[in-house]
Amino acid sequence: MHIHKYEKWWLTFGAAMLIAFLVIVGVSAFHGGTHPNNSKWTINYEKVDEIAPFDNPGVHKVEGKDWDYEVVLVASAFSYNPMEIEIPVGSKVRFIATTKDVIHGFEVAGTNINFMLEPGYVSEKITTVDKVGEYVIVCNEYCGTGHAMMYSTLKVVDADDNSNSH
Ligand SMILES: [Cu+2]
Repeated sequence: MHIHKYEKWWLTFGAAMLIAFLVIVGVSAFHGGTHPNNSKWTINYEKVDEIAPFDNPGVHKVEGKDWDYEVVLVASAFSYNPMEIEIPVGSKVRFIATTKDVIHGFEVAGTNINFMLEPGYVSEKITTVDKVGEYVIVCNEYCGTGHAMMYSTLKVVDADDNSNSH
């Protein structure tokens, strides 16, 4: 069978692209840890405030678990509760988050902490905060007129500083 020269180039190019994309997806999934939410944990989004742990949003130090802190977070148009998250550097953190109304995003700018909050579902992410700094948390899913004002802050602080109030 005769295949035209240009046709061959395009076939090669197409096949190479496919392989390149599969490699990128594979590396980011298995090496970079990028996964979609498993969406196994569901919740009645109209009663989020009454359902544990969302009846008590905030940063909680925990004992006897694989992580040091749990950050329970509730998003709603157009804010996050808690407004500010402060965690000592080097801590392993489990984020547990959901939304009370529409889809929101939770992106800690400059890190790989980035997930969607969907009504009726709980999103989780376990990660270690290993760099001191003040990170802006932004909503990256357009959620309405106040979307651009929807942000919060993650403060990763020196462990020694932790008990001081300044
Ligand atoms: Cu938004």
